[in-house]
Amino acid sequence: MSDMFPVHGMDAVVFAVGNAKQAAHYYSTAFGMRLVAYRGPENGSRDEVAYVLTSGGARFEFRGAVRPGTPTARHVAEHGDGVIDLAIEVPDAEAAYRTALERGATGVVEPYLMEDKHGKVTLAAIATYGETRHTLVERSNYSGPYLPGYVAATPIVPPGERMFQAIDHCVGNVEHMEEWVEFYERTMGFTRMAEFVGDDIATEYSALMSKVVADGTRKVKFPLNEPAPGKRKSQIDEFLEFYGGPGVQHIALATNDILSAVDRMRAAGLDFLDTPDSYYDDPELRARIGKVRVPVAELKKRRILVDRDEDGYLLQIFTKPVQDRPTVFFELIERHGSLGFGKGNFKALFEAIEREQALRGNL
Ligand code: TYF
Ligand code: FE
Repeated sequence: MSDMFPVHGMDAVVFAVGNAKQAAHYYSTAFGMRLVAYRGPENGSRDEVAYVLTSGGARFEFRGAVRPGTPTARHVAEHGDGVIDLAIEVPDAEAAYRTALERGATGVVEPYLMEDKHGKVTLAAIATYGETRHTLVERSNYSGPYLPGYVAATPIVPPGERMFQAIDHCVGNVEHMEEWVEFYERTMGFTRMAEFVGDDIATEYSALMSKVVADGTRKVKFPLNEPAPGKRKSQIDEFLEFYGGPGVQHIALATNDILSAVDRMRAAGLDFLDTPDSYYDDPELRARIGKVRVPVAELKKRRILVDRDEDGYLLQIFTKPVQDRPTVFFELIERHGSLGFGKGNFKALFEAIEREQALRGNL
């Protein structure tokens, strides 16, 4: 199969936040990320600042407004802290942009070239759900700390051992899932992965439907959720209400050692969803997951979830929302062969999310 829209992987997740300086500190201390680049009034960006942090191959950018009325200020006023851009690295940004537009995508930024002493970058952007966009980044001829216009920055705290090394998947909450699944199929040549939450499961307990699209090499994976009518208000409806429309719900971070990552993040003050003892004591779960790399007691102690399929197993855990609004959260995922998303955990996970929703008075 010829790939009409080749991608190298995720380039960056870009957040618009109310205070980028403090966000950079939080992601340095609680997520163990390393500040690598900066842009602001001191180097020609009069209206906005941006802090760029990395952890292995994962890159986050936090943008904040220096004065009223900037695009970031308006986005934050409307949506609170959130993700404005799931930037994708591509071998040819111009070609990717043209292909997507020919197939019905909406252009947001026409392809343009930027240069500095480190080389050349071509950028373009297309619109996706809500106010989110995909910047297409061609950086094969660039060796700077991030992009032209940014200067190298030194870590905020002495970097310790890395807690995660890549972005595993980025999840969107939308009103009409199938419309967006078709959007990624049509405009970017993505294909559906096997894992999904159908209306059968939805009506029983999840109150959401979910499908996953991925590029041909599965380096970029985008699950898409929509609310389903249930007994109570869907967690997806809660997001849509508080975010003010469709947007990025969670970012999953691939880790090699979820036990130590969770311990260190908890010690730094991050809150994770709780899982009842009954989850770990269930003989059916024990039989299904078989042997994993640590005793189940170690998972139970930390409330880490485990799932197994034909290809292997995975360990995962979810943070509570990381800003004032009950919107964006993170997942840590340690894969051992499994290419799934933790289907076997959906029931326990959604029950945990609904307990939080009830505490907020939104169920
Ligand atoms: O990305 C996934 O599909 C899993 C499960 O609201 C999930 O992490 C799905 C929907 C949701 C929270 C987690
Ligand atoms: Fe996930």
